[in-house]
Amino acid sequence: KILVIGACGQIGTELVAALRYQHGNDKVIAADKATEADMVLDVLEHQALETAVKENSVTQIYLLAAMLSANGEQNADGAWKLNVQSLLSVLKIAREQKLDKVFWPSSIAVFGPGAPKYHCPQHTRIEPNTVYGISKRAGEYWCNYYFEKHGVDVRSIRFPGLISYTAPPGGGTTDYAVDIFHKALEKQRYTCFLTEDNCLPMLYMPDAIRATLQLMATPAEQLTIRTSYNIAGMSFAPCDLAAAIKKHIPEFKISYEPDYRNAIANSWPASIRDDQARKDWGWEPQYDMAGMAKDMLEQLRRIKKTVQSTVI
Ligand code: VAH
Repeated sequence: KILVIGACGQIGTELVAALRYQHGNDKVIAADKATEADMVLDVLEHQALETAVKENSVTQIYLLAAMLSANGEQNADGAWKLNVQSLLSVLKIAREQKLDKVFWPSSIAVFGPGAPKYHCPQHTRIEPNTVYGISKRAGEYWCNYYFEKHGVDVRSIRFPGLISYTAPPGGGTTDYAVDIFHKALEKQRYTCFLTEDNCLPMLYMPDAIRATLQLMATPAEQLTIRTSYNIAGMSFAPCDLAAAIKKHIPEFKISYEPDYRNAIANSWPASIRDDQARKDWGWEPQYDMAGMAKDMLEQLRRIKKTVQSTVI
């Protein structure tokens, strides 16, 4: 069985659906602290997690539970605990129960001001200066350690900002790129918490899910990175995304009120190089900003229509 922890989150919601499509409904357990999950599970309860793994003959774990960058800056202890202790718990269980594979998402947030701003490579100065980035970099070292020392087949991807229309992100710095679509449809206007030129690496969720499944299906001997793989989809600033939305909603207006999240975004690279992922496991993005914007608006309009037609 495959256990997805954080199944109700932005990545988890879509990953559960994809894994069920790939392996069959009864092979995937969707666990989350949220009560709407199939299995209500607090990943910080080590004993409960170990019991769940044993009782359900779990052979793979996808650990997606995390506190993102914006919330992490407001709650350092909580972010460190959730992001790192959960991983240590899963890696310990993976070793003891001899799980086949583990997936754990890292982030381009591991790069700090010392890394190249453009085309940031896989190997460079990695000095995160946000709680979230520090926790993700520490987690990457633990993944590599458990692979080298205990042979745990744990795999990881440094996701850019993820954009999706199903579950909203919570507490991230790149959340503006999701919220802007909802506001564009509702009010034809959006106030952005980043400056108009703040360019960030982004990825459309269908690409992120495909990358995860592709990495996890690759034979272990082909993988040369056991910290976490850079992958790139697109890079854009709020003004670029606003222009793309205006093509579909001409009356759309954007204004800018930068807050503390702007400094977080400034510390990250604007674009990423992903040669190693392309070489080792054939990574290739399918969505650019125009394609993503078109699909986001189409999907959100479809969902809105469905909801309106069902609301009695
Ligand atoms: C965040 N969405 O904003 C996450 C992501 C690169 C950003 O890690 O914190």
